Amino acid sequence: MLKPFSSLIDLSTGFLKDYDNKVERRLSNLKGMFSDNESFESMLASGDTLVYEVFEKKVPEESGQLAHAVTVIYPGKVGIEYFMTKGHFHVKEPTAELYLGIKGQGGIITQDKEGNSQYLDMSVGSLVYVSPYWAHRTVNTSDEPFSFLAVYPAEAGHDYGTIEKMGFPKLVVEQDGQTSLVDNPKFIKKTS
Ligand code: PAN
Ligand code: ZN
Repeated sequence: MLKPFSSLIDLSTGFLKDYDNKVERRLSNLKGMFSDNESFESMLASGDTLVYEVFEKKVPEESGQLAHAVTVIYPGKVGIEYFMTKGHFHVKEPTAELYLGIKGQGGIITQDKEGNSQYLDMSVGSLVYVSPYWAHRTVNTSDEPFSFLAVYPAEAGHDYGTIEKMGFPKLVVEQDGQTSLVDNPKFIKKTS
């Protein structure tokens, strides 16, 4: 049986100090996810930039356990679209998730299976409740790393394939120095 344990988020840097596992996502891992392919390819040609990292604590993937991880999204854009996570639905769809902004500025774009979408700004202390059934992707809208804590049922699982196929209904972009949401021309709405 898992004993109670603690870990430490350094609030001055936004990093989880004593993580068990780190996932690195580079540009090449996000191929096809940004809207502007030309900018993506030319950026990738000059280096496989680190886009985000996920620092995880290990807990058994079973009912009753709470998985938790700190994500750090680095500042940057592909074309006008901010650096972002891949985004996913949970495999066990009726599972919610709680996000807490730790450092920096960003936002979360969500969608349900009907293609409804909602964007929420995030800054230090923002507490976001991602309702069951809603896919979620976070973006860094600032010029410093954006860090947040995520807590979710350990058995939730991550379905990346659906998002790889359909995308999100909206893109989070910088236009005239402002963060804006624009329609994603490549979004594929689920028909069944
Ligand atoms: C988060 C995400 C994390 C990375 O912990 O997994 O921010 O995003 P992707 O998983 O979309 O690459 C979470 O939502 N867990 O369920
Ligand atoms: Zn999730």
